[in-house]
Amino acid sequence: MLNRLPSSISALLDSRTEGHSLPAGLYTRDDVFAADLDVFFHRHWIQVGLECDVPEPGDAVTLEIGSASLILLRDDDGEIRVIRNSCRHRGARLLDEGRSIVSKLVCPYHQWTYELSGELIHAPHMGMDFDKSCRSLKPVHFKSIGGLIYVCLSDDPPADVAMLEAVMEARLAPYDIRQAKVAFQFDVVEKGNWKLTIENNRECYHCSANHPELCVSFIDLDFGFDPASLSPEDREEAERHQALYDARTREWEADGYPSAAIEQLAGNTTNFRTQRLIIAGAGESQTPDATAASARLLGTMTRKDAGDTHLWGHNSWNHFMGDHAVVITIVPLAADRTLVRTKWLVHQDAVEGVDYDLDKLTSVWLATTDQDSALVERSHAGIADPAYEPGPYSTFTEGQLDNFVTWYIERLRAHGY
Ligand code: 3BY
Ligand code: FES
Ligand code: FE
Repeated sequence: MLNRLPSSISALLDSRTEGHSLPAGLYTRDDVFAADLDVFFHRHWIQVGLECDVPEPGDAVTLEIGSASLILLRDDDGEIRVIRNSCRHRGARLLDEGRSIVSKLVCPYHQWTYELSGELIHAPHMGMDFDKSCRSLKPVHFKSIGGLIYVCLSDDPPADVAMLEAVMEARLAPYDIRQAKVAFQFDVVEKGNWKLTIENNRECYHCSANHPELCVSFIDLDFGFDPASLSPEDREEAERHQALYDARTREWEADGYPSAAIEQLAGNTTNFRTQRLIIAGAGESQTPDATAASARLLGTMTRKDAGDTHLWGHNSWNHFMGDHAVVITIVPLAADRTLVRTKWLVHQDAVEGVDYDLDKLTSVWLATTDQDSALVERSHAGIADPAYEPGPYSTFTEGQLDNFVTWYIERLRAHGY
């Protein structure tokens, strides 16, 4: 009789061929999805929001991660707080999904009332002996790294986020993302596994055929390859980009903008890479003609042509340019569903229609997001087909995918799979 029991997650991990995409089950199975959510979205640091999502005291926004709901808010003292959206009475959700303006957090069920610090201040009919002090809302481990909000839902967050923090605080300082303004936000639910969203983002192999708008300003760089393995045309292109990149990097560094690539991948808990990328054409920004969309530059930026400070994490990618930033975070919703949230940031005082045109600001990444969403859906559907077998990554353009899935396997193993 045929053994129809599904193999264990561990056996699936064992069956991965080096340098190849993952076995289908790691993208499609519900038990793997549950493991991914637990390991990569509850026990690792994830990028979930921005300080400027809640610019004023009393501003609050909920963040849903699996069955967990968090409240990101700014308290009366102007401090950022991240707390669990579950009442300490009988657990009810305090805030509905989305944005709110609050002066206190009042549970809609039995009206237990909390300060924005999470402290319980009112609990009717609980008797004289009731001790409110041990019923505060649960705080969440969070960090604001240059204005980007990272959370870790575990009680024991990985300490090696320190490197991300040290590197990005310095790199993001001139953009002053803490004080920026969210000019626009766009959500799409991709019909694919979250790892395909991340893999798709870490290569530009697909860019020339699929992203005409992005290709005006984007230059693909992948330094993870062995030059000896390249065809003469690929080597020539790589050398040309490398020379341009080296020259610009020297110029930016001399101007006080840290630019060199720094990464923390396999062998570490926190997965990130940052690098100041060159922008093609007019060289300023990811817009239809590669010129700046906002006349008001971010923070204390002094030049429009300071490239693109790119930051990749395991659930995000970000582009910080002189005039604006694009911040993209993802949350898995199911094995075959991924929320992709894109935000466009400008200087806090930049005025739409005066300093920037919203269409010029957003059109490249709106198109790119749409195109990528279709690619991820296409990719997931093909992987779910019984005909799929893992295929080889290009050593020229897909080195970062191999890094990502190698890290993914290593992390699952570290958590006992
Ligand atoms: O297409 C993507 O998802 C990203 C955008 C920039 C290049 N590429 C890696
Ligand atoms: Fe919140 Fe009862 S569950 S007050
Ligand atoms: Fe893409």
